[in-house]
Amino acid sequence: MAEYETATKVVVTGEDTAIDPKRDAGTPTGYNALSAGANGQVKGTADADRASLQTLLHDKDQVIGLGAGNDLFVFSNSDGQNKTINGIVDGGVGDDQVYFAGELSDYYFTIRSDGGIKAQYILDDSGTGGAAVTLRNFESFTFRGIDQDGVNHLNRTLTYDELLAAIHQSNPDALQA
Ligand SMILES: [Ca+2]
Repeated sequence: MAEYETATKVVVTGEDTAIDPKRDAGTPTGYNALSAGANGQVKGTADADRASLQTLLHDKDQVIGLGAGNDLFVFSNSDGQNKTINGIVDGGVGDDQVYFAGELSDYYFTIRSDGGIKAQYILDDSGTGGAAVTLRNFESFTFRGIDQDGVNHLNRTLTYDELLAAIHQSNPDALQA
């Protein structure tokens, strides 16, 4: 089946979460940090792996399969500025999580025909797109709510189904069977 993108990138609007005075728990730690092998490709292990936008830059194809284990993908605000990042990360089997540094409304979302969700950082008020990654087989999506000026809002975590519903609510045309 050919892969396609919907014509419209969706911004999920709505209220930001409240300011977080004491800061929620940060991005989880204790994962294997992946690096590229001799062939220039990054490959997940059977254990808990961590990949990031930076890891995508180290993979020659910007395509990473995290494989078995409960894995983590991190989408930072700083690397979100990098327009040369446009990759694919597959969580594979397990309970796989994505941690976004920003708020839900800081990204364009596009639903892919294979069920993957493409997230692209919005760089500025003019709507310029930054780093983009298509996320497949992830079970939860946490938005840490850190603004570019450093103000931190409460974390917001959505399941895959909840994120799909939020995208659909913002633009019913985004979901195509
Ligand atoms: Ca996995």
